Amino acid sequence: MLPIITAFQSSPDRGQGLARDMRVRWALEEVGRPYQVRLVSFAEMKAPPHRALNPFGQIPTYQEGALTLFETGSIILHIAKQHAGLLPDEPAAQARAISWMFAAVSTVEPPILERASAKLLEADQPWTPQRLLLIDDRIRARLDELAAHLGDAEWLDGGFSAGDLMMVHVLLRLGSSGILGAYPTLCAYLARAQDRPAYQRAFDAQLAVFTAATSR
Ligand code: GTB
Repeated sequence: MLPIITAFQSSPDRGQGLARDMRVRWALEEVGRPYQVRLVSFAEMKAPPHRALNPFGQIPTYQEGALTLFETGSIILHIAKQHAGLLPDEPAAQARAISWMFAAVSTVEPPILERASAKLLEADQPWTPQRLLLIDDRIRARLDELAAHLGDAEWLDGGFSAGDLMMVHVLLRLGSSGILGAYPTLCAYLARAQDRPAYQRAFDAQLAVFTAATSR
């Protein structure tokens, strides 16, 4: 039985791969597992049947037989532990890759999400310009640290892993901010990841949802 994931019926990013189902699609493509997608509207996401899958009424969710998961970190870890291709076999290297998954969502992503909230939800507040300056400083502090760690390496710790998948998707949210321009090694890191055939298949699949919806 194929796993079923949920995704936006109408993604606010117009299919640019920024919604989080992209992480799950990409992971499944990396490990070569087919999957089904169930598209949900905003109203459906907040209704009891979807909240039974994700109490926070969000996408993506992941169903595989009797197992239901939410939170992309846990979904990607589940996929990576079940199938070869996203985590090294050697226990210490595997633990380090998992550390990078957590670093992506717990250390690097929070100020990036704060920026998105300030831009989208607080744009008309008088204090938003000042707040954005502070948030951008916090983002740059994390990017300085990440770039220092990455140096000239291809990936965060040895070969490509679920840690890179999560980190790359977190950083891609900064695409339109202009902030990444000052970090050529991070830009090259993102480009390397986006060149991966699995990334491209996942991107094309989620873009096709937007294209189909707009051509109706
Ligand atoms: N921590 C959870 C996870 O990693 O799974 C967060 C899940 C989450 O934020 N889901 C979002 C959602 O369901 C969609 S991806 N939002 C609806 C809601 O909360 O009511 C977040 C997202 C949305 C839009 C863009 N965009 O337009 O660029 C990018 C990312």
